[in-house]
Amino acid sequence: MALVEVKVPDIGDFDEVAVIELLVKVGDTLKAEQSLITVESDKASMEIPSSTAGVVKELRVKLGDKVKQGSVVLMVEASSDVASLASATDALPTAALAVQVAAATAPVATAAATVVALPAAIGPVEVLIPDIGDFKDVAVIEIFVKPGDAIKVEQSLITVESDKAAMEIPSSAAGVLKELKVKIGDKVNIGDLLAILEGSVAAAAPVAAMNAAASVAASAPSVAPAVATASISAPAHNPGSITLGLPHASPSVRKFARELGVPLEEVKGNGPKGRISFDDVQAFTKAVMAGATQTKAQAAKAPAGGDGAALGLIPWPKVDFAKFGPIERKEMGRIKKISGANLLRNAIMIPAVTNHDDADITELEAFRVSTNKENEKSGIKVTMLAFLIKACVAALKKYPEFNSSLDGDALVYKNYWHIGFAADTPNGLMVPVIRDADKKGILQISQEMGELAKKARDGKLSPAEMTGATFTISSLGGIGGKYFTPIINAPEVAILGVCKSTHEPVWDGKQFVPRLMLPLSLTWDHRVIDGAAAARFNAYLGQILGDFRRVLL
Ligand code: CAO
Repeated sequence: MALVEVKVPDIGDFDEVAVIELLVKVGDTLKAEQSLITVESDKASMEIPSSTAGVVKELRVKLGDKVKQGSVVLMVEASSDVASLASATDALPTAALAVQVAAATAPVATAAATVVALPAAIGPVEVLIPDIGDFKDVAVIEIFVKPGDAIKVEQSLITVESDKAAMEIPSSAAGVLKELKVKIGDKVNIGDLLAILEGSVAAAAPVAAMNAAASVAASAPSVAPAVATASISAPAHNPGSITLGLPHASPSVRKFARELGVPLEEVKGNGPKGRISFDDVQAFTKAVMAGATQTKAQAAKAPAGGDGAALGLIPWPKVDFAKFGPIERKEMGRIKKISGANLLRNAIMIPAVTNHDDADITELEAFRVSTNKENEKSGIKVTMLAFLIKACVAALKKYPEFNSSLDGDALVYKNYWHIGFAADTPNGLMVPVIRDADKKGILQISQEMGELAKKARDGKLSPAEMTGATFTISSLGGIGGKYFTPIINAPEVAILGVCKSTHEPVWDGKQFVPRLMLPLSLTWDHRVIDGAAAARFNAYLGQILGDFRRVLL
């Protein structure tokens, strides 16, 4: 086993390029030509492959280092058969060294952008794909210009990409772009017609070329045949070119993103200068899969409230209702839209269970009716809901987890008892809150409820009157029904649904007697509350409503 230095091969016009990615680590077993690091210049990024197979013993570069031809990348313990090859190739890159970049020292041979229609100072000028080294059939992955654009000499027109390198192809001439002869996905080769410019101050004399013609050679590096009379000098860096909507990522990251269908331009790069790494693409993919974020395409497709795509559901049915009869379309009001989005989230995100039970309110209702008779002159109508609020406060005190909220892995127990109640209004469902219900009597609660319900119907509730609830009651008792499954008002963990009380025959141990029974439906968050606790809560509530003196115990 021999220890072999793996060096940066001839990377052509690049003087010093930054190491932007380390693709291997100490201990890795390498195959020959496996990519080791990614380097990047202003216009191109490329992966530097290994000249030998073996085991990585030492990394000689780190992120941010500047390297050039001959810089040692790493030390490899190579197997004897490849070691000799590697040392033989040390001085001159060969097939195994893989990356061969058109050298500035051979300007004619490495002519880049080629002006064929010379020497017209004004008139159509053809811009050809320059010598891009040993690349064949490289894909056009970005187009920076469109017909009508005024093009400067050396302005980047497109980006092409191979497996190992991405590079921008600059214009060899100035003028107005008349026609672009390539589109995204096209495969191009040296000499292909790229664009036609008009009114060009054409490059009669040798002008710009690519500063990055990275070639991944499968055979010994060949000097590309001259295709133009122009010799080349590297264009000045145009910092704007890299930001023309081009996400900052290496070719392998681009390929990875394409394979996953990830729109790279939407990925936030966390590397130096916003560079997008494998980790960034993976994190983006995870976030989309978890529904934490949406791609722009998903967001554009999703109607308000979402179409379930993030959950992997089939699309919402699209029906032309007018085909079956006359229709009228009305936009939903603001409150309905807001409450709808909240209800959807709460219904989907909370593992909710509903327990149904009955409370015997025969005596309580008689008390309520007589109280109202006695208080007729006060103008305050005592409601069943006021008793329910008071009874719920007692149950919440006995079972405090019902008065809590989830905060990550912790439960926040609230030592205040603010009770929300659902109010049906012409604009939609609203939930005013009776604050400190534990400190208030039935009369005060009834009065406040009446005022808040009126404000809700008149659309005059302030945000403060609708926030801070620790538990909610939704009463349909004035309307009808038997039981229902209310949706928890997050971040609360339970809600009580109440329906219309009716007289029912109840067995008293000797006979059936008519009793006024109130149907209760308690929905609870199973992450916080167990079924047994929910049954106990309902049973306790029933006991209190059956005999309110228990509140005092
Ligand atoms: N059983 C039998 N009768 C009941 C009852 C019950 N559980 N609850 C109320 N009633 C009676 C009342 O006694 C009253 O009768 P009288 O007029 O003879 O006195 C009548 O029904 C109307 O009551 P109310 O609805 O006006 O008053 P309330 O205090 O019960 O409710 C309020 C107030 C704001 C909650 C109610 O008006 C309301 O908006 N309810 C709808 C809530 C809702 O939409 N929930 C669903 C949310 S989920 O989509």
